Amino acid sequence: MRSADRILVLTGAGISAESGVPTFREALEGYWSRYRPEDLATPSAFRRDPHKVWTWYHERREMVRDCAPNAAHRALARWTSADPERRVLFTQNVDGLHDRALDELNEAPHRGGTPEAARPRTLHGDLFGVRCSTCAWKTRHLEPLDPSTLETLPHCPDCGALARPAVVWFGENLDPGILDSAFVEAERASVCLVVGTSALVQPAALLPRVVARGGGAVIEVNPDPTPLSAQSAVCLPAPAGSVLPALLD
Ligand code: BV8
Ligand code: ZN
Repeated sequence: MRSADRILVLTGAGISAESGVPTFREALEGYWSRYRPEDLATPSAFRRDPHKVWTWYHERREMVRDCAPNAAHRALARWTSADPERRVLFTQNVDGLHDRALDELNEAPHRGGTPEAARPRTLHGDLFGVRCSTCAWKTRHLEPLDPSTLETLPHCPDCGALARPAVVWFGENLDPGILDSAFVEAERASVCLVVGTSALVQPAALLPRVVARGGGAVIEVNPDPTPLSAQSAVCLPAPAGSVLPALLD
């Protein structure tokens, strides 16, 4: 990593596990076992039952609100901020904890806020984002929602249509600009640091493979093996909260 000219970092739900945010794999076994992400995070689930989908997102927003960035988010914030041009972070997470770690770091009086270039690129959107299901209206909505009735669900102030979470659902395309920039970075990176992802969801899981195909080295931080482990130059089978500060600081 010290000799790498450009490093792409890809994170997944596992980096937020030590902040208390259940991962999706755990969800299937545990927390959201009554809600299966693949069944709820889809346009058809929202069309069929917007109330149930918004209730799930409301619960996740309220849970994430009480969580804080952990040592892994903070180590990554320090490390990417030190060289934002050559250390680019893409996350599959929608919990916003990378941004909060950066804001905590850069809100320190002498630092004057997080420069746009140092912000993580979110591949799958923002849990606190709300957008219109038909027109282009979109906003960041931090206050608690009231999903108790269809009327109290968020609606578009411009066209009156029901609003939806500003996240990318299964079967939906990612933002083409962000996806293009991710592949450009993957083509140029000589190291891909992959943290806390089961590497099952596409197209995000392709990024480390593009780096490996270009001759770059993949470093995986994950207590469990994944489909990516065989292609990784190094696997660090330990929690991100202890590995990243040791690796990056
Ligand atoms: C697309 C936002 C083109 C929403 C998410 C069949 C039919 C239809 C589609 C498909 C299909 N087959 C494949 C597809 C494509 C599909 C896909 O990949 N499906 C998978 C399930 C096979 N992808 C899509 O649909 C994407 N769009 O392809 O568009 C298209 C168009 C039409 C039709 C087809 C294709 C959109 C994908 C984005 C979906 N949105 N999130 C929301 O969050 O509500 S995905 C969501 O799940 C997350 O964002 C994340 O990406 C994913 C969960 O993955 P992980 O982050 O890896 O989390 P996970 O729990 O799985 O793993 C955690 C890991 O951490 C574990 O390995 C664990 O060991 C580790 N860990 C635990 N603790 C720690 C730790 N690691 C370190 N430290 C610790 N302490
Ligand atoms: Zn609208």
